[in-house]
Amino acid sequence: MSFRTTFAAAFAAALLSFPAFAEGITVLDPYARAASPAAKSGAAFMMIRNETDQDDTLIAARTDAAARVELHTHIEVSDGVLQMTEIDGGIDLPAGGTHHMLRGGDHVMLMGLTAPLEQDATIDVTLVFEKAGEVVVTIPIDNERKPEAGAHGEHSH
Ligand SMILES: [Cu+2]
Repeated sequence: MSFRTTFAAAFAAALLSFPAFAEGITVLDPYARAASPAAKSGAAFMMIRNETDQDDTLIAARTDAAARVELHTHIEVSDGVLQMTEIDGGIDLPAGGTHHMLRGGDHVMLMGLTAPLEQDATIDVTLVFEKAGEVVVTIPIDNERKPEAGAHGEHSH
């Protein structure tokens, strides 16, 4: 099996591991990680696919795993310096579109973790969409996951 084939198979398996569906909304390859082993905060990343024929918006998220959950993105505050900021008005999901929440970009911010994010454990996160309503996603903890190619590299989480 070539590297390319192996990678494609692993990627497909990852995509199939934890699918969540609701009225045409599909969440693919979610994972969460702590900012550091002793951190009180962490973040969750995933791909959200809107397979409906109408635009939707991810307006909020919540979980028992954290005291507070916010939808964050990174903005460049000065040359190459990124800072996290809450996304005003939620994350737009155009009809037929896929939104990637990647390290260095958009993420579900978990503030005030109620328990440490242990490698390979899972947390349930409820995503709240304007039109599709609530989708509960079971998200595996993967503190060892490397940033995706194309992301801005390593950040605080
Ligand atoms: Cu954040």
